[in-house]
Amino acid sequence: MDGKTLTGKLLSDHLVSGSLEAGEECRIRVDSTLVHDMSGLLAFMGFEAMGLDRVAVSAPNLFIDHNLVAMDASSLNDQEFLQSCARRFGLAISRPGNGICHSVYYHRLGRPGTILVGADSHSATAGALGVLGIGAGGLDVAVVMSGEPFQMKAPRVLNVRLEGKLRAVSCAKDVALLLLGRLGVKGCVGRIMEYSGPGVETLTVPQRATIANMGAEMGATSSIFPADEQVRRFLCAQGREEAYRLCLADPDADYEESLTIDLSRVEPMVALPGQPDRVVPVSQAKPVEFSQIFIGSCTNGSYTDLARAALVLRGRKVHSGTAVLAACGNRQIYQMLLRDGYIGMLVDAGVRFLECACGPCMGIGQAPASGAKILRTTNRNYPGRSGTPDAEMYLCGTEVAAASAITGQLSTPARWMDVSLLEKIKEPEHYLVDDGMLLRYDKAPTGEPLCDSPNIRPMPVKEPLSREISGPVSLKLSDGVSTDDIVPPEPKILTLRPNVPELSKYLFHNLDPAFAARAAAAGSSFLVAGDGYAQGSSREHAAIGCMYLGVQAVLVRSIHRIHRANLINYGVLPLLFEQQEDWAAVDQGDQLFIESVWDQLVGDGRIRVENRSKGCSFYVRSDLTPYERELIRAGGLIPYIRSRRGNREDVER
Ligand code: MIC
Ligand code: SF4
Repeated sequence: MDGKTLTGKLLSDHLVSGSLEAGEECRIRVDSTLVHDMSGLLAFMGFEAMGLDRVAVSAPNLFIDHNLVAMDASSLNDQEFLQSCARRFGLAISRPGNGICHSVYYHRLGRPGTILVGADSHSATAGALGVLGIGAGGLDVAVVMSGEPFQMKAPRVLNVRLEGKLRAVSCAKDVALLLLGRLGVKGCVGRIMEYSGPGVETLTVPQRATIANMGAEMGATSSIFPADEQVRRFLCAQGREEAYRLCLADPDADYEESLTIDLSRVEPMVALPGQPDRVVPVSQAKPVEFSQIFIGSCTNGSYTDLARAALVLRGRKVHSGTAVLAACGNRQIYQMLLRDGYIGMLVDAGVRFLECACGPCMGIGQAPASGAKILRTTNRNYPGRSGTPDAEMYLCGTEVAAASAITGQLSTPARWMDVSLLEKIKEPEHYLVDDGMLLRYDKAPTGEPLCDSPNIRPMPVKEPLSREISGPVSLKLSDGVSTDDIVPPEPKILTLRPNVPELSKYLFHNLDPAFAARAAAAGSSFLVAGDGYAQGSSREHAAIGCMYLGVQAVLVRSIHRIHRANLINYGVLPLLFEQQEDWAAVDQGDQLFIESVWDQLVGDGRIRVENRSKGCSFYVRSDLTPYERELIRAGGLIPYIRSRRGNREDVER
């Protein structure tokens, strides 16, 4: 067997330099980019700070979709800045109300066989179309927008072979949850999940999008499905048949790792609060009552998701003790569900409709009461994710959510489903196409001045790497810390994004409110964490905030890909404990010291850390590629690009 995987084909088609050997550094050509109203701020502030002056990637996109609540003027001020960037540099703008970036992207923009780099961790949702979508921090996306290749460590490919066909009671979300339960939240770090097998052709593009979307929760670099007949049909239904290109793995593709799921045996699943991999079948979960249920998000906001929920709720009322909220993934779906009567059914049942946006999924609006138990069809349930630090969030598919909306407690859907009716809901043959909320600009620079937002403060930039690093451990954390723990998703914090000094005051706020002041007072410090550090979003404030507070190095047992890259981009060293005992032996407040950092980095990558408080030393490991080492040496991506451009300009002169 020496056939090529689909991932291998796409990466080698786009390889600019480097090697595709797993773990090696590679540079790949990118076809399109995605930033949104939250991640776009640092992306464009970084773009300016790096002195970049043109957008050269073929299809750059800005989506205004995350924070549409606008509790005060700051959100719209920031959006005006972003829209002026988009007009000046020729990005397409998906206007507020047009929908959630990933949903709009795969419905209206994505093209099979291309590579997307998005400043959002769920960019792999586009894998439903046979697009290789990779999430990254805003700075990386800024550099890619300017026309540079994307740099990463070449991933391994995990083949997920699907057999059989889903039964009416189960859905694509159950497949994603089942995989999470099996593989865990860090089970796919360094891997791309490639789907194959006869079960694939039974899944529609939106079902594939649900599954591809949640690869992010397993730490995957991306997830990809073949671009086959289902994709062709979907693109035709979208009036975009011209975008179609057959993209398949070779029949004898050689996968290093494989696992098989029989779709016909998948049952309704639920993730218990805390982490999305705490998964059990709904039938085996302990009884729980919910005060709030939300149906929607980039994971479960498709036409069939909402239509199926409507048919479960049709002619019934939501439970008197439960607030039930819903939102469509995009405006196209909203219009069609309105036309076809499904929104009416949901509203009759007592469901409250929100606009097509992220909103509650990331703590912007609809924060539940303290200590509430809630059920959502979203993808993340880390503590604090709903905006209420002690609320407990369960995750499920739309059918379980709709059944639970009737009973007010976690319920399997079978009793509430009329299977013959549900089977009538098919993937639409024609979507209603109206791109009136999708503005496209010419890429020739307009010279338009950028709108100033009063919230924007200059981006802090780190000094080049010093000879030695010393300071106290300003925070010691255990396993499974998410980026939602680092930057809590609450409106008052998230709206501080263009103001790094202010936002940094809230870092780790729900875990240790004294951290920011302590780290700032130390001036230079270390952060110590356990396994699976910084799972979750691409939110790079989790990195730049630490840098701003003087954190020089983050010592962890393992770390998630996007945050690792963000730390390096801001000049903060990610280092890996070699032994669990070494992690256990370090205490918060211990004074650590690393001498001749650069020499140790370019040596065998083993770095000696002296614990001066305990009078002992231990080793950590650096797994930086040569390019990443250069970034650390320069103080991060901004000074690195500035100096490279400076040198180029000197040569040109
Ligand atoms: C998320 O789902 O956590 C977000 C909000 O979409 C983030 C983006 C961000 O915080 O800028 C993500 O997934 O990357
Ligand atoms: Fe938006 Fe939630 Fe999807 Fe993130 S996970 S893009 S916040 S809907």
